[in-house]
Amino acid sequence: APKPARPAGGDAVVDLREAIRDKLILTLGQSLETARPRDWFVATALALRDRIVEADRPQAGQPPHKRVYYLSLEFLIGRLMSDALNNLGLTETVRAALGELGVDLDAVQDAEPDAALGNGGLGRLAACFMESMASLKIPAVGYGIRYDHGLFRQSFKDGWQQEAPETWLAEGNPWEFARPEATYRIGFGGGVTMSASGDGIARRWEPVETVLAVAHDVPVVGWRGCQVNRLRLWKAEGPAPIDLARFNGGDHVGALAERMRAEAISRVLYPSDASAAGQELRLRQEYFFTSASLQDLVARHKAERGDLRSLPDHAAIQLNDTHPAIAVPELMRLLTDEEGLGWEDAWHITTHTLHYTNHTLLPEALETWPVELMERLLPRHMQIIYLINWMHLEEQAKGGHGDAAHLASVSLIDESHGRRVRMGHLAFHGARRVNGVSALHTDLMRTTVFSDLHALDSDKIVNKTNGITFRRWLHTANPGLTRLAVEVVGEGVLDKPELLRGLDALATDAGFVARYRAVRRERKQALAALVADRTGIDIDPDALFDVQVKRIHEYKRQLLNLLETVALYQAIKAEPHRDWTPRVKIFGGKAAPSYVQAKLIIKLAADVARAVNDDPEVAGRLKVVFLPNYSVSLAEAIIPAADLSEQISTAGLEASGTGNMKFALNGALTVGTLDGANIEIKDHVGAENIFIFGLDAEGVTARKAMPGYARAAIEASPRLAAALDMIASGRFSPEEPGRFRPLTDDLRGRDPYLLTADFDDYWRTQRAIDAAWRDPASWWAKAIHNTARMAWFSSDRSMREYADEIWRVRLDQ
Ligand code: DL6
Repeated sequence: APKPARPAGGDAVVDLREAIRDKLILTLGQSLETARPRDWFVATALALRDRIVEADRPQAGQPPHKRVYYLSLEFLIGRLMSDALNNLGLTETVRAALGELGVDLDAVQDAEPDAALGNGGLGRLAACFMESMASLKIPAVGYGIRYDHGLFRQSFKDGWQQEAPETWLAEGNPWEFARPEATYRIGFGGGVTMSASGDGIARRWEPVETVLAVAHDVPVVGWRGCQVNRLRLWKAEGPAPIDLARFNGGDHVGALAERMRAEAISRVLYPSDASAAGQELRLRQEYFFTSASLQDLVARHKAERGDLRSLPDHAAIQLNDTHPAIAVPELMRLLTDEEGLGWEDAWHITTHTLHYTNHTLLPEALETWPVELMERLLPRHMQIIYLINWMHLEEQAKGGHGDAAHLASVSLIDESHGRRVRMGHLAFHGARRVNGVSALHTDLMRTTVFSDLHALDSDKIVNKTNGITFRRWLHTANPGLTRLAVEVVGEGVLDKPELLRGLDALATDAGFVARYRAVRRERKQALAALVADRTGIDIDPDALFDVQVKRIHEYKRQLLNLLETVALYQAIKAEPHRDWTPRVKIFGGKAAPSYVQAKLIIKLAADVARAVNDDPEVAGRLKVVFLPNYSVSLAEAIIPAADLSEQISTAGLEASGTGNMKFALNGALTVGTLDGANIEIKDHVGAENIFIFGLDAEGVTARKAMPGYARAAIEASPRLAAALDMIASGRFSPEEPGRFRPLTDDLRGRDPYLLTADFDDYWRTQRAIDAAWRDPASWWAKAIHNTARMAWFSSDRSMREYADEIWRVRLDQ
């Protein structure tokens, strides 16, 4: 194609057009005629990256007074182009620039692979926090692992989940800068030597194995390009590319073994820990990224300030869950063994720099590591942990708390089944502040898992309710609603989400309601097209879209939703001529590859979907869809199209939830339990604008103490009994009638997540929702109240709270 003329004086569209064209031709070596959408994506990303670097330049020079270091094994960032375009204010400029080259921006954005470096809520929260910190101009570095393969790609074979490796790096990552100059040596194994030093003994770890951690930086640009922070992801490399002697000796594969073993560390997100080898790899990942990050920030501090004693004044380190909890002994090791500080100084620095966020109280998710494994892999750290623990328990005994039960409960070592290091206790003890992620969760931390530790220092646990970045979850995911909000309450709403409150007064304004509904309808049509494309199922955009998308886990109770679906199916068939509210049940989410029960729940959804969707008697009233390969970008398409948001976990078990916030902001009504942040959402949107059902956390505890509670609940509920019977009878799995017995037997027996207890109330609430849908004026008023009242759930608010109350970092550095 001929090169379009460049007008004198230049303008932004032309500049970008030329920049993208140059990247495509000169950097990628592609031609305008044959370039694929993927090539256009890379060229556009590279042109944008130049502008991000430019935006960063004024900040280079003086170091900020204090930085935040956010250590997280997961960053579920998804696609980055929409963030960059939106935050640089370049969406329309780039659209026009690409348009002049005959290329469609949407197709280019669709060619970006999701960076799925996380499993779910914890990793997505870290991504929202990174964006908010940049937008609030909080100087921050996120530290994580540059996994070659992020969260697996999910597909279905006969309704069974299949996992395939995800290959986001297959064609490189145009956003990142490799920084081989920032490479650190990470040791494993070996032993500890002792030598006389002054009037004491110096200990030194002599690892037998070394892995290199090589930095790769992804810039994170804040809203209006105000600040560029860095996500520094570590790639594992072997210390030598090849064992040449072995290779020359004819062992061509063995010559690469050491390198492969090292590189396995950053190969895959969350290797299955079902085997001992898998567990060991997980611990290696945790230590690898924690050590590299601490070495990096210690080196930076020394270069900028010299004296490590001032580290707490200039650095706040946040441990995202216990995955980086090894930071406690590692920072102690670096400060004492490597930097020569005394134990007390080092302990003061450590406990005034580290902070820990807890994200779950589920016993099976609280990390503990066998002492034997720690001693083998990290012998010096184990010594340091023993010493920290000894001092901690001595202090208890001196303070008159020396009884065995108390000491066993606060000890960093669990001796009850084998000896294991309690990583939560370790992080708790080494941190200045410990936070939960919703009001209820923080309360439960104080009264359950950490109650004895909390009693020793009652100021340590604080609450920081999660949040979501509105730039992604409103502005870019729902541009129609954003435009409407801007038109009605003004441009300021893009900077101050609290201005959304101005929509409240319009909740019954017919003109506004019509426009709000039109935005939803347009999103629902787009989702219907996507569902048809990915599943072959046609859904009606006028039906109520009832959505449950999240990880598949028993405590999240997708099975409760399926039981209600089956009961509804039976009810429609029993009274086919009633005026049923048309519903589409939409599911999405991945099950951990080794989580048998969760995979069976997915299969049940598929089998129920097949029976329901093929039954002409329920056509037009009920459809069931399971969208494969749920991801951040799929969430961006689903959430703005949802009418009903399912947040139905067993009360007390979902630490917070953040999907619940995204749906409510986009105007879906929540059907939920009094769990996690649902409680705070109810307080903000108003009890009349949310559908709450079921036992609360106290009720759950009380019910679990009643013997035979599941059997009693099923006997009292003919509807529940019938739904269970239908599933257990093989009606949905005629080719294997007993397929779902593990699910139904569990509900009839233990029912640890109390589905049977909550079923009737859930059913009643769903029928109230049907009735509410049939009263559009009231439904849409509720939806608008949700959008109008969700501003508090911005992750900017969360980050301001962390900055003030945990990190003590100024926003105006
Ligand atoms: O805090 C982020 C997110 C919460 O919203 C979810 O409620 C919670 O389940 C999730 N926790 C985890 C725990 N994983 N580990 N370890 O993902 O955190």
